[in-house]
Amino acid sequence: MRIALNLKGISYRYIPVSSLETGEYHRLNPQGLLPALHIGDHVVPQSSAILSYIEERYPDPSLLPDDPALRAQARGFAAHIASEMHSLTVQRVRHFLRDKLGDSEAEVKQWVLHWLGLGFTALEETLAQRQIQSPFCFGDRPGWADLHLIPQMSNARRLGHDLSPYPLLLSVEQRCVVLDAFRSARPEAQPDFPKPDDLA
Ligand SMILES: N[C@@H](CCC(=O)N[C@@H](CS)C(=O)NCC(=O)O)C(=O)O
Repeated sequence: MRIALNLKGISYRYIPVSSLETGEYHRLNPQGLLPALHIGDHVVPQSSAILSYIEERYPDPSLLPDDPALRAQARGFAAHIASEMHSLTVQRVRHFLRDKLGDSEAEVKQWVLHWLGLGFTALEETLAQRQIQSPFCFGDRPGWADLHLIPQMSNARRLGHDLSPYPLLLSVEQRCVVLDAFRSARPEAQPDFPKPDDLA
């Protein structure tokens, strides 16, 4: 969501959940997950819904290719990341496997690497099969697919997944991470990201 807002040049206020009173975030967003977008009297949960809102409300510059087929492909690429990779490897799933099902750390890692491996392999093949090769996933500038891909690659690295088998994904990442829209959206760049002293 932050990358999308940055790419479109829309200013926003980042409110850390930790700055709210206990229970306040759940009252605003009963799903309880991050992020949520607060617009006037409305709170919108789920990144996919938030991104659709941002794209519809602020169509220029578009995050999607002009061509309807490419547009659908970009959405499909992003949906694969959100549904088939992120949701299966997110912290609450890993903790459930470990704390409720009694899986060892090694088994949890096996689960994570399995789903990430399947996902990234499919994404790499998708980029290889593009009829027109482009510097970003589906065009000459970063958009819908890229803003899903880059955070998922960071997560995967943190979870111990080797990304070297995916040269096309890595080349897109190299082009994105130097851009301010991506740099300033990183969790590490947010005011509530734990400082080294907090982790000690
Ligand atoms: N499908 C949701 C996933 C949201 C999600 O899992 N967010 C994580 C942070 S990246 C979260 O809220 N984790 C807290 C938790 O699992 O309780 C979306 O795309 O917005």
